[in-house]
Amino acid sequence: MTTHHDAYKEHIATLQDRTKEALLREGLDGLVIHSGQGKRLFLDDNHYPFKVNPQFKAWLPVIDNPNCWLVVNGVDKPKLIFYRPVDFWHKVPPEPNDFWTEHFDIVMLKQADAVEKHLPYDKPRFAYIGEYIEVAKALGFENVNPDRVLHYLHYQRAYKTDYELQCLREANKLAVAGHRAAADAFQAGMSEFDINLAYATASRQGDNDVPYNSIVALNEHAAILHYMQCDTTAPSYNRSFLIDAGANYHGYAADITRTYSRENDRFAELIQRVDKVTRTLVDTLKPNVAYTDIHVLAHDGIAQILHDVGLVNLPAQDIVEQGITRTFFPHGIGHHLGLQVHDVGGMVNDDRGTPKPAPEEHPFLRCTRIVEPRQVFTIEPGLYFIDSLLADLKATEASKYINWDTVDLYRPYGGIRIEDNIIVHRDRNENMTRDLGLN
Ligand SMILES: [Mn+2]
Repeated sequence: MTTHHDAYKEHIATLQDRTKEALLREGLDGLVIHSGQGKRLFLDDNHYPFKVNPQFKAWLPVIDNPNCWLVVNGVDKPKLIFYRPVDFWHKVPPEPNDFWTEHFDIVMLKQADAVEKHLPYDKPRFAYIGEYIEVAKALGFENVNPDRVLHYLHYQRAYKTDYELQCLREANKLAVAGHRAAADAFQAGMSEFDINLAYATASRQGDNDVPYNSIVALNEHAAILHYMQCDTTAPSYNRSFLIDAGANYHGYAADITRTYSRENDRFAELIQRVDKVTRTLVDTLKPNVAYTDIHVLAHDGIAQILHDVGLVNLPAQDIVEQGITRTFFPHGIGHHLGLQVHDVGGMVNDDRGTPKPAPEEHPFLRCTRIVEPRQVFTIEPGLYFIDSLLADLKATEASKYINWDTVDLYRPYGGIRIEDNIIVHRDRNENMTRDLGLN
């Protein structure tokens, strides 16, 4: 990508239109969006890593600067209050001079607590959008994170602008570079810790840059859905490797998972089968399809595998009906992807925020919307051997259909997840992850 300029200009125009409509609904004159502030550790003078307000980074790729503010009304050029202290302890951000700066009226702020003189005078006509409610109250804002505004903005955020799609593609590029290096590190027999470092080096993303804690799991650890440790010593033998790791570009996230087997064995074959389910489900993702239906289809796909490899002695349809697939695939099929890795607006029916909850039998589904163009999703089926869930299954009537000896053969490998990042276009899908050659 040579330039963001035109796409970014349109992106700002889109955000202006959305802001105008949100303000109309709430009967307000404008929004004051706070980037956030440093959070100190208890009884300490160090800060937690700064994580910017997503409503702030929606406007501009400044993700590392607390105490900044945006004043927007959907009509006038947005005002950016840019924090630039005199500070010899920390790196001070340079004066903004980038592709995005011409779209803002920028004022510099030297002291965080001196912001008031740059904020609108008529506080009751503005809403504060941000995390620090005490700060908002102290500054005189009565309307804080109004529901109607946030519902509207969150719903619309599912439709990505061209600029956002560019950023998501770039994030995928960074993550794929990391995944390739991590796969090599696994084949070389490295520890989780060293694989994670290989990922960081190749993706140019440290632990505080990636959009979520990377899951770097060898052997049985692959059965722990959100495994976030990282053993510093390598196991005596690396049988299997599950890596769920993303990257950040201008505040937009990639979220990719791959699973590997060291040998060309029965687990490698199982990976192939789950991979096929991922690719098949990606093909079903298209405008007017209910995302929930894709989740249901995933259970059919996993059931077929459980039948075909002899883990369960039942036809696929019965495996689903008996609820057995939920033991092996206990999470949702995916989610919106964007400024947040599990992007907002997935569980609503409309732009007023009317809830559209997950079906009772699939409580962990993170998106229930109808698929539309410009939406970006992950598709991430999995098949795991989780001791606690298997023990639960063993205690049920359905236990008699399970080949427990076969289950035990797979347990040491942990589990499988294959996750791609997909842009839905009107006439085709763009699988950002596969397009980069990561298989
Ligand atoms: Mn995901």
